[in-house]
Amino acid sequence: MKFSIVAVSLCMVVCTAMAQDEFLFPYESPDDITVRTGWEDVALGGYVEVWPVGSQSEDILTDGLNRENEGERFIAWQGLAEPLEIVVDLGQTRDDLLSFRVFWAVDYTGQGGPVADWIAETQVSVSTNGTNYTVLGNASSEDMSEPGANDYTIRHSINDLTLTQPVSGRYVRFYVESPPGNVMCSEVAVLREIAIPADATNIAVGKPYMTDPPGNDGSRPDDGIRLTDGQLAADASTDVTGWMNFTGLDALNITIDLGAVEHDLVAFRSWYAAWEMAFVFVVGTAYVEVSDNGTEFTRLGMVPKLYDHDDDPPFSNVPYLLIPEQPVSARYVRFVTMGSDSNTFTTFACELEVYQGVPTGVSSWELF
Ligand SMILES: [Ca+2]
Ligand SMILES: [Ca+2]
Repeated sequence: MKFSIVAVSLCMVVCTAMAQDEFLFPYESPDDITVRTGWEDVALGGYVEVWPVGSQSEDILTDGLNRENEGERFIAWQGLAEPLEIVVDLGQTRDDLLSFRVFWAVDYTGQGGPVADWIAETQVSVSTNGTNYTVLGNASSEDMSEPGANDYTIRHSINDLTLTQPVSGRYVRFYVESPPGNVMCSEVAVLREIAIPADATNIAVGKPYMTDPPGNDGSRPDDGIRLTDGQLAADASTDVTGWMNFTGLDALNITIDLGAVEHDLVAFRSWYAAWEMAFVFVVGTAYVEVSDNGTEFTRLGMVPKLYDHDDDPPFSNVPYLLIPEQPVSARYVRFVTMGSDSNTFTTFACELEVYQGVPTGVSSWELF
């Protein structure tokens, strides 16, 4: 095990130096509410095969769940002495594949050596038929070969390859020629870029909201407006008026009341904090649900966590953007997250947005 760590570390001295510009994602959030683009994971729910077989079902690699402390949500390989391969079937050939990510785990908490060792690079290939693959390049991560000051828990090492132009493919292969002996993986993501329509406006500004649980341990008390004031918060370590805090969560629901059923809702975005030194972790998977009456909700979809949290800063405001396949109507919009990782951790939220587009192709009388 010692040998593999040294080899990986030496390799990464070179890789880190040359790859600085490539790490804008996933390690930095745009941290800017005027940015309208985001990512959609088209691998969600995709069929997965892995070689060799790991500790549990491959399905968990595309279930959208990738929280650090979800130990039961990792596939583990131990004593690996052969290449490791993960193939995802997107179900159809797409022409908008832009970013490829593998959520490996790094766990140096074991006494006898790494429980899960760092993987510096993962080769990414695509194919339209599952037989002939085109290599796109290597997904890579920051250097996590040594435990750092922030290593309180299992951490994600996100190998990321983001292209400058989208490519076509149905099958995506993630391949590690010489993996370390002990490896863990929680998720693979294949991302396309999405954008809030230019003509859409955020109609959540100024609207009342309710949180469940009430949250707030006193350090960042809610004032009833901070989550819909149209503003992101400042640095989580110093800003006590921009954030609302929630402590010891299993799940967090925040529901906005738009005041009346609104039509042509085209985008939903929520912003949470990352501030690991204070145990404020990026929330896990987020969901958006809508309702006309406030009691029966329809889930529109899920947004996996796409950012890591180990740097403190660079980012504070972490976005979760969902664009439904079709515009929807609703009075109540509920943002659901799985909260933070354990009852000693905390989650901060600062803004929720509901974008209404211009009606298209539906005359007003058809809406009633
Ligand atoms: Ca997963
Ligand atoms: Ca705000």
